[in-house]
Amino acid sequence: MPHDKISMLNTAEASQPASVHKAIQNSVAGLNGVKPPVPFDEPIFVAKPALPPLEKVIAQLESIWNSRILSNQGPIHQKLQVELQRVLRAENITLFCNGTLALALGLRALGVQGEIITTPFTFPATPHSVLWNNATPVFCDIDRETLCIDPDQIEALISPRTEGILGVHVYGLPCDVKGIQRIAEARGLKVAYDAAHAFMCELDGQPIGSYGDLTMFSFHATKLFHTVEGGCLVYNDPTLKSRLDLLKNFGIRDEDTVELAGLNAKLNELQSAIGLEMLRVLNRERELRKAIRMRYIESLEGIEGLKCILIPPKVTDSLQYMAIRIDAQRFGLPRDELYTRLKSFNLMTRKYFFPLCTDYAYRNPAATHLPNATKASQEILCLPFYSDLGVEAVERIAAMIRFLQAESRKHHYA
Ligand code: T4K
Repeated sequence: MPHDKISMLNTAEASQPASVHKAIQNSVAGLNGVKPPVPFDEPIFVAKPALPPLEKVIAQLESIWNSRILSNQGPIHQKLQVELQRVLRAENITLFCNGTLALALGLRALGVQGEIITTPFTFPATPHSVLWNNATPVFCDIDRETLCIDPDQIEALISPRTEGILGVHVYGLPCDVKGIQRIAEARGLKVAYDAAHAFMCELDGQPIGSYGDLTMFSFHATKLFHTVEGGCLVYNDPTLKSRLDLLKNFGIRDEDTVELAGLNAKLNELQSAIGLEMLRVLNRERELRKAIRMRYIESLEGIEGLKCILIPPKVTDSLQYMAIRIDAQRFGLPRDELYTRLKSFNLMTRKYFFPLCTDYAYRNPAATHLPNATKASQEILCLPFYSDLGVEAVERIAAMIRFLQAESRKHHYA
């Protein structure tokens, strides 16, 4: 069994207040007289990067202009690394130019080849980091509630070629890290985590990056904390440090020695400067997102067939995505139709993650039985989630969803 089951707001429970039933009935009955919600004037996207005050960034740029140190582990990169180590409560940290290369080079540093058991319910970067290591991703189904790789199903996929497990903390919902660790220890496997969505996430008071052999965080522009593009690895074994430093810098040990076939995956000084200033606005950004999260939960309450994906109580919310799940039968519309109809209101939601990794255009090693992941990829929708959105827009979004449900029911019963 996974650790804590994720609690979800099941708005269609029998405990649904009578007033909500009545509101739905009324809205269906009286739809002819109800005007559709007014579309947003401008497209509303799933993410909108937070930015630090421009004058602070300009001051950073001035110091870069004066020093002419633009890259290669310069002073601002070093400062950011120290500050992030503190924020993430990491034993060791290495910065990279993006999360994908961080993960690919992290797997290279661990030396995992052969087969790596991972989840199909993720962004392409996860399996691609495996494939770029000439390893084979073996896809394991997810737990229905945590949406993360299900340890109960990992054992059956272990073969003599298996060398590692790569979990993804989807939307900041932690994997069953203890269950995974038990299997890894018993079978002598390495464990890596993709925590692209889980910046500052903690489980039972422990930083999420303290589990497994290493953990990747993404600092892409769409993330709560970002460096425009960027990422990092955190890990407990300090001996990984020098290998990672080589891997991200062409394998160059010193002027006379190139030790291995590394890549160029360095975070430059301009990106690092944005990161430093983003750290100064992080707490405010988190507070604003908390309010938006709360308002979403309140205003979506009582919609039959719609569940908000909620962070369990023992987990610190990374405040990265606002995901909902649509049960087509009970909601009255399939997720895909809701997605399309919301576009007519200028609301650009995203189907993170559809298609599953097993359904990419190129041939991916097939997995036979992935019912939970398949269902999740057909039902999940990510709503806009960023501080600038404001609570009023959240209420408009909820009204749009309610309207579309009522409209579809009216047609259904007409
Ligand atoms: N593992 C997982 C589980 C991930 O989710 C990701 C990335 C990675 C690994 C890889 O990490 P990185 O290598 O990226 O560090 C976006 C992000 O680009 C991607 O980082 C993220 N996951 C993924 C879930 O979302 P797309 O293809 O949806 O990006 P895009 O351009 O459609 O952006 C989404 C919306 O954000 C746009 O509709 C508008 C808005 N936006 C975007 C950008 C780039 C802005 O307002 N400003 C911007 O600068 O992947």
